[in-house]
Amino acid sequence: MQLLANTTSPFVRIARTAMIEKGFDIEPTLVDPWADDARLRVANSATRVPTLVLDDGTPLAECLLIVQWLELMRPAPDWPGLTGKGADAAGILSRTGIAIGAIEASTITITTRKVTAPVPFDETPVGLRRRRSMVEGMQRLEAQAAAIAGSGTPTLDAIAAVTLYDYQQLRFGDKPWLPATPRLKALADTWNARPSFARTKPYMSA
Ligand SMILES: N[C@@H](CCC(=O)N[C@@H](CS)C(=O)NCC(=O)O)C(=O)O
Repeated sequence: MQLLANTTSPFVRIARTAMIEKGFDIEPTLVDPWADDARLRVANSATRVPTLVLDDGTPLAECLLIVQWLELMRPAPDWPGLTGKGADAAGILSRTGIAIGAIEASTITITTRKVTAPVPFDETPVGLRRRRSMVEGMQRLEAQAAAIAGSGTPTLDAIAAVTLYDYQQLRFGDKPWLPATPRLKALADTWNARPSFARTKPYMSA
């Protein structure tokens, strides 16, 4: 299989971390989604990363669908269960939803800057709405951080929360509006010692 990816996308990181946890530790194929890379155009009509091309050629887009496929193909207890079971599942999915909302607000902000430049998007009414989503999402996760597993194997809420935290540091770490989230930081510090997180940390490529 082939994972079409870049080095910054938080959606890629969620998919890749989950894949590594499920034993699919493959080297990603790096593409620039903004350059209409032919491999990505063919595999994904939306031309977005991550796109996972299975061995039989079936392309899977959308990080949470990739996670769903992984859960089906490599279920617990033989593999780490990412979405929990029974009563745990609702909380895990709820917290994952908060993180995804903030991640989307963050990537939309970065993307929309490209559209409005040289007018800065961030301070427009819509930009400020997206910022509120980031800030509130981080604060709500901070308040619920104790419920997110900090040991054993990571569940999807931990993957998404750490992905959000690290992406915010990469993109907005210098911004005074970014809330202090010491519990999320501690969670990130803990999980980033694990190979599936350490190997997927985002970085700006040259
Ligand atoms: N909902 C998708 C979002 C994927 C996405 O937006 N990826 C961005 C990179 S962070 C991308 O490839 N953007 C290129 C474009 O929008 O043309 C997912 O969960 O995977």
